[in-house]
Amino acid sequence: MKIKNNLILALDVMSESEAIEICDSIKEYLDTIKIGYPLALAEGLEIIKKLKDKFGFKVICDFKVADIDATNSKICDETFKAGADAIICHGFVGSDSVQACLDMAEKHGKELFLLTEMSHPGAKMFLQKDAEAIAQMGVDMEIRNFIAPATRLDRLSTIRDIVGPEAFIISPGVGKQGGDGKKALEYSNAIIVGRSIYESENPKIACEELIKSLN
Ligand code: NUP
Repeated sequence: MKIKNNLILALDVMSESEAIEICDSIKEYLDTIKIGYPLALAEGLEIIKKLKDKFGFKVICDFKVADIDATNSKICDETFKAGADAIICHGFVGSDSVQACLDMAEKHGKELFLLTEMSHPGAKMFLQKDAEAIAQMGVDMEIRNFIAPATRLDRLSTIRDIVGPEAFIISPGVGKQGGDGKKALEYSNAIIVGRSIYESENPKIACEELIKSLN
């Protein structure tokens, strides 16, 4: 996956009009956005095609799919049918659940991202102790795309070592969660940034300055 300026916008705004306004102001800098439950629940899955058609963006759906295999298949199928270019799934549910997502991504000719360790403090309670095994499971399953935290560079680096130099890692937690984008890009292929762009008074300038700080 090639991502312009190695930057993905997490578009966690709560209405189509806000989404369009933000996208309009940053469209020259970005070609990939991530939408999650906030926007999809507020506006429905149709928002995926609307944003793709209007701006030509690639859309990653951050639905952190984490169910039994049969249910995961259905969730992924609907998401890809709605136009998503990629979907994010959790790894802690195990290989049968993840394989169902991978099979559906392959059926649609789309991408799957496997979430290893999350970026927030709570990830240290449970998820962190299994994150390396989750990453290794992804490697064993021949998954190419991973998510790992920009908030803990030592963990990001460890996960990079496990998945290898050819894997594609995208990394959330830059800005509001305290992570440094430039440092995260030493181990990841792209960063995911939400609030420090879309909550800024001028998202266009915030985007421009962030990109400058990455180079
Ligand atoms: O570990 C993760 N951390 C994280 O923040 C996995 C994620 N998918 N995210 C998402 O990245 C989160 O749901 C939000 O959409 C985005 C980060 O946004 P912000 O902290 O830059 O506003």
